[in-house]
Amino acid sequence: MAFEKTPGWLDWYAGPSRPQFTLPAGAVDAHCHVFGPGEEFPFAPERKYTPCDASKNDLFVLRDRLGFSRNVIVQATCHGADNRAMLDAIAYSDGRARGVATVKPGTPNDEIARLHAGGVRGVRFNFVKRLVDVLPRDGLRQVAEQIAPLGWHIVIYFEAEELPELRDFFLDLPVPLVVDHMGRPDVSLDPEGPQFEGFLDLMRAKPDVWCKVTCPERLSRTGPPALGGEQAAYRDVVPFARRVVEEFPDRVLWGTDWPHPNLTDHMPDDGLLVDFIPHIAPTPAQQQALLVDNPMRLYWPEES
Ligand code: 0GY
Repeated sequence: MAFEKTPGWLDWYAGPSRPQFTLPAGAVDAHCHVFGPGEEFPFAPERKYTPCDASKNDLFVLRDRLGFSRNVIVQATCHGADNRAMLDAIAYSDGRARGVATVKPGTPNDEIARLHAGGVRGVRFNFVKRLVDVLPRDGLRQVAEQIAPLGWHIVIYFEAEELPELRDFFLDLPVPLVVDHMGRPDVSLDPEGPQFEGFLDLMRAKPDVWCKVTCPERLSRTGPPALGGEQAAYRDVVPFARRVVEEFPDRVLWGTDWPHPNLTDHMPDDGLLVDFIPHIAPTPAQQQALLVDNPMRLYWPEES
């Protein structure tokens, strides 16, 4: 089936630079997606956007170019709860990818077991209204209870303003939590102000709340560096990410977010995104934890 992209859609950047920062051996890109290809894996009827294709092959070429060893592929909302494109990518990765699925309430246990055998280790609960029709909490709770015996976790995606209302629901879930993109702080605010403190308090409340210190390109107001400019890329995001890495070095993850859905002002150079890492995790010990040890513990515990 041929799909027409959402008007104004920005395609992923096909010529990323080679990063200057050398990733530690065994680094994991712990947040990325595949889109279709739509001809093979049609986008879901209930989707809120229609992307360009971003295939498993394109993803693995990027992995190798940037110097990553492994990927965690997060089910993108444009595929709804049809996890086939993600599972196909994992199957093709030769053990070098794991996945986070979308699972609807009422999914039978044998389907969950099939996802586990296919490399899935978590589900994503999405509360971002421009991306999904948010599901009722009793259904989500049911999914959480169903996946708990498998040792899976829940990736939660929400807007910072929504956290106060969601906090109790999150803290009551019976599995580890992984927060996408630092809970999407407004980085024009004070990194030591109440909004970001509220997020850090969520992490302080339970020892198994993790955080992806990802998506500077999505959160930044200062943006990428101007050509020939002196300023660091996405510098306004740095103090936020550094606070998380410094306080919770063993509970942070990093990923490219390739192919960067729904960006409207620019498409990042993934090589530059990798070069952002030492700004938020300056020491080799922090980098080893962020890029290798932490994601391995969560996604490949049998090898870590
Ligand atoms: C991200 C962010 C976004 C989209 C999705 O699954 C998705 O559609 O996650 C977004 O638009 O903020 O993590 O890729």
